[in-house]
Amino acid sequence: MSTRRHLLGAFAAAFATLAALPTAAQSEIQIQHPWARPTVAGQAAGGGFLTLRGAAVADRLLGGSAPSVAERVELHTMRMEGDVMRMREVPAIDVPAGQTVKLEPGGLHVMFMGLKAPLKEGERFALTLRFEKAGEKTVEVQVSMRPPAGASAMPAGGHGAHKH
Ligand SMILES: [Cu+2]
Repeated sequence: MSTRRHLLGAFAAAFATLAALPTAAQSEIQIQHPWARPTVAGQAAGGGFLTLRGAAVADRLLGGSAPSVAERVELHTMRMEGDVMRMREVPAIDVPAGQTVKLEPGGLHVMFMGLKAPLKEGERFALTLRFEKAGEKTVEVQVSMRPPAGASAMPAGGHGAHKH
């Protein structure tokens, strides 16, 4: 009698574990629409932007590297102080489970420090991001004056699924 009860308990625990497993689509952090603004000659640093889609578990972006264009990569935030926009380095960017975090002009961004040459419109370069849990992930950054389709904070329309 008591053995049977224990067995049922074990089965119930096994099923609960299976149900809690994330699906393949949710299990990895996604990096979408990476882009960077062109820079002019003599400009020492440039901003980069992208959208992070959280995995089933919370993660943190800790830093990155883009050795083909910059000496180092920093994580920055931007905020108004009086009527001046100021940038400040942050040690990490939280990516909560299942949440979308946008790095975009005027807010959080990656900063390419010590540019080896100006970033030119139309150019592409590799950016490796380092996450606490997901490890290193490399994406291709597009240099462009304007955000790529889908990266804008305000969708241009045509997506019926957007609700406000
Ligand atoms: Cu910055």
